[in-house]
Amino acid sequence: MIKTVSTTPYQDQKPGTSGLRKKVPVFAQENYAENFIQAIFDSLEGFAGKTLVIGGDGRYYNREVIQKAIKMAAASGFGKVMVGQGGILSTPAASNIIRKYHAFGGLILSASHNPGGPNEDFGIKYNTGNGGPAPEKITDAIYARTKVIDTYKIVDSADIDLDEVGTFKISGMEVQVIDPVADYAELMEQLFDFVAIRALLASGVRIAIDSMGAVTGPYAVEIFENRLGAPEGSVRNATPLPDFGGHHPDPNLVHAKELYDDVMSKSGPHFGAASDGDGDRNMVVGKGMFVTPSDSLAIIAANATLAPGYAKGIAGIARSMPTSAAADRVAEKLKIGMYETPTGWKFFGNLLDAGKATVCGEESFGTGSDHVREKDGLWAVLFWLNIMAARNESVAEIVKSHWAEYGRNYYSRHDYEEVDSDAANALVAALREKLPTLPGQTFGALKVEFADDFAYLDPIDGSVSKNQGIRILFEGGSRVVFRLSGTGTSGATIRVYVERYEPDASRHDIETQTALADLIAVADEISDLKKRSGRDAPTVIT
Ligand code: VG1
Ligand code: CO
Repeated sequence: MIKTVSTTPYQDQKPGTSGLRKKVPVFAQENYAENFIQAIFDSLEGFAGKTLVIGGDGRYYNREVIQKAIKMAAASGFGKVMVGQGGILSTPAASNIIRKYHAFGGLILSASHNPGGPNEDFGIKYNTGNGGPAPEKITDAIYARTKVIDTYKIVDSADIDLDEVGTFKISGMEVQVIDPVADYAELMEQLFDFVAIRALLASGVRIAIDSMGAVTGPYAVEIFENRLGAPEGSVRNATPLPDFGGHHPDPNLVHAKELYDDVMSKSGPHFGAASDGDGDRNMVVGKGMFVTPSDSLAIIAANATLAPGYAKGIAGIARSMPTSAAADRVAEKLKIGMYETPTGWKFFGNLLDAGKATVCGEESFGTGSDHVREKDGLWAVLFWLNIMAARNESVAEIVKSHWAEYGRNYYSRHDYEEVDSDAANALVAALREKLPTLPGQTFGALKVEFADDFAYLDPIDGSVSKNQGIRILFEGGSRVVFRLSGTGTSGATIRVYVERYEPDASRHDIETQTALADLIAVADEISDLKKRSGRDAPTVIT
């Protein structure tokens, strides 16, 4: 039986960089999740009888919202829901399922790299039929709808058993509970040389994959241990838990420090990788070498033809604006297109669909390609292992020879988390005001060449996205970028991105923060960051 329930709108349901993210107690308010899901359905057209994919990263509140979403999809006229067993689908796996089974779209329930638990974060994101995050045109419509919504529809029925693979019926709609791993693992086997990687691992190269108590555990066990023959236990923290076992599932040098230290130790594994909550981010480390995400994109692009799925070459590379220009040098050499987009994977969708870009990346530990329409953590890890196997070289050797050939882009991001929102907005406003006066000014040895508030004109659909980050470029290719996070759930997070290009191979071994010290000081001077944020130092440095 379909019930129509009256509701009152919430005014704070504006999707951010990657869907709506809030603390669980906010989501648990009466009708909060229902309002947002109905607003999504109300913003779509033509889905009657079609398929909706639903899955999440297993965090706290995942199952509850999945039950609601299934019943609401049935009430709104979807013909079928495909849902991952246990409510589990990594973000890239969900993207693959949507594409492979020609679904109308999907709901991905995740707050990605943010902690999970009764007082931590939750999120809902809508992906379109191409498997990618909804573009701004749709998220704007969803937001507008949330502000006026007064009813939602839901089927009054018992919960679906999410733990059993099989097909069920709910008020005339089919619900198929699927194995969350199989299709994804199969896709990876098509793209990479599993025989060569298997031989690499059998030759004594030891790997450690840290799933951080989040969604990639079952995927990583199946791929690395079962299919590639890595010894049992190579995947750590492999069971997805509602609170991620207390981990902060953000694969970076701060939150994946244990893995990093282990790989750097004498007796530790040769190669380490970690994933985030929903499996779209990756961190790659080799003995003696941490790979920055920006370098990872450049190196994957430069070596792409070593993987069977990319043997024909890549059409182009896309990176988010704050990501370093390391990939630009590869694109130049390969004579292929290079695209600079705003932060957030949704901006890559059109370029991938149009065949303009094949690989994409963000400095925030995100890399991916046209195989799905999300960034893909395990994909990147497999790409690295494939390159290592094909070149018969270690991570450090691959990175160093890349720098020797292209030069090194020293790069770091400084995050100031949970800063007072007004102070953060004032900082950005003041910077914006200063922009016209900056070109030509010198700060020590640095002379400003160009400064703007980044705007993006999508070359495919002509849409324009403004105010995507303040960038200050100096002569010689150095730059600092400021932007406010669109994924945080309390206060504001100021991100400062710092980059310096060093062509001289004899200067490629400087410690990153030292190599960037002058730029970091200038960033503070120009923005008055310390004073305005009330902080002496960043919360997180990556
Ligand atoms: C952050 C990253 C961005 C990434 C986004 C979603 O956004 O900077 O590069 O696409 O998270 O990643 P922001 O607005 O906080 O800077 V995930 O792994 O949350 O889906
Ligand atoms: Co993520």
